[in-house]
Amino acid sequence: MPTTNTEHVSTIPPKDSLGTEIIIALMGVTGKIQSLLEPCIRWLRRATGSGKSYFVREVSGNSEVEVSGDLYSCTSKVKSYSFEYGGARITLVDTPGFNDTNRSDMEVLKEITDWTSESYRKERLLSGIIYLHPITHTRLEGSALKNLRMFRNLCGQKVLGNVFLTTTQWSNVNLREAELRENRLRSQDFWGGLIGKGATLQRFHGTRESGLELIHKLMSNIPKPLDIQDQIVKQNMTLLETSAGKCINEELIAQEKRHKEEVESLEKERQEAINAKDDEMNKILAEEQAKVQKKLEKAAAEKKLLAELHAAEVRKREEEERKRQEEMARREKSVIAVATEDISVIAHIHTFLGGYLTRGRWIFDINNHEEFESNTFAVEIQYHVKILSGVEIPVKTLRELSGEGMGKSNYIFVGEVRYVCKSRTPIKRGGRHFVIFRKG
Ligand SMILES: Nc1nc2c(ncn2[C@@H]2O[C@H](COP(=O)(O)OP(=O)(O)OP(=O)(O)O)[C@@H](O)[C@H]2O)c(=O)[nH]1
Ligand SMILES: [Mg+2]
Repeated sequence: MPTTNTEHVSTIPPKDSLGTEIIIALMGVTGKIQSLLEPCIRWLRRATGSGKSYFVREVSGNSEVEVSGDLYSCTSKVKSYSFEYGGARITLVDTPGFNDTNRSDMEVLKEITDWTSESYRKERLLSGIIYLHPITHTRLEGSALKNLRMFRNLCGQKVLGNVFLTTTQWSNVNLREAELRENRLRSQDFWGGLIGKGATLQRFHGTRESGLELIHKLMSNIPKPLDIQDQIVKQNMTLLETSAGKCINEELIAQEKRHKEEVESLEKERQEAINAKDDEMNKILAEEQAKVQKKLEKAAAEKKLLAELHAAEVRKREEEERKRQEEMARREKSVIAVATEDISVIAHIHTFLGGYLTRGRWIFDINNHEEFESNTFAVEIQYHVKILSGVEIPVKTLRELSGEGMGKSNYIFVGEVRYVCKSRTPIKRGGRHFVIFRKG
């Protein structure tokens, strides 16, 4: 059952969320400018967004959040707004929706993908996704279906336990009627599939308290990556290769085919009108044909752009792969040098196995002194100690270790590859001493 938001709202966040950042994304149906005349005729303007920005503004209390209707601007960029909620930092992420009038689906997908992949790279995962749908919508078609389709493809299935399918704008409709619509949304055709796989039906009543109630429920979730994040960052896919990109491309192909057929059919009708010397009908059909032709060109141009973006991304990926291979080949022949001075005091050894963190640098040519000035990277020198368990031996520095048994018992792992310290004696470069680890 969806929440009624009438119970007392706890303002105490779950204990384990204290001091942490909880990131929640708002997604869903977007606003739409109804006609070209509309920007000029204020009273004709009808804000049709689901209330993503409204939710963010009400709940975060940040008056800078732009809600459609104020300046009649729909959200076009992903933006996040943070606020404190009982010791935790809540970040609400406002996103643009998919809509065929204002911006192309590809632009919107790119915007969402850029933000989500960047945050995934920074290990900032979403604890929840609130998918909004206005209960005022009488029909479940067009924009509502497209947004839902894109949402499914962006999220995937693993994350659905963290998804709230939330209806908004309850104050704008008759309750009985709204409840009937809510039941329709719950049907298999619309939200049923998502609910069956873990998503939850909720209501947002337009107040901060109602929004906080939803947030409170999401706070103890384990943050998970969306499919789009996994596909872009982990699987290194191009936008077109992702489920969401494929979905847009398939839609563009279908659109292009449909419009082409329409243009052809209109042309046939127009020829008939010309033969019948029906100028009036010829004019009407020509105007209609020009409109469909424009839509056809728009779909074709968008499809082309997506293909070009894909080609550019493939080139970039190939270039990165080539560099990676080169780097690997270079490493194959390289050794790791660790400056003895980089090792400070090491704790007592309690066990047979141990390790300590320091910095190493890749050296391709051991006789090239300049290479010893190159950038360092974190390494862990691991070692075997031939002592009885429980006996404490104070070890201080690598310099001392090299005296006391630095050698084949000390090694570094880089991925699966083991680098061993084959010589006890450090070498001197630029006034510093380095211990060399070689593959083996
Ligand atoms: N009364 C009421 N009005 C709402 C609610 N949610 C949204 N609205 C109104 O609905 C309109 C659209 O809201 P937005 O928050 O801009 O919608 P959006 O989903 O961000 O739309 P886009 O940015 O175009 O994708 C605005 O006029 C809001 O004031 C709600 O829960 N209650
Ligand atoms: Mg908005």
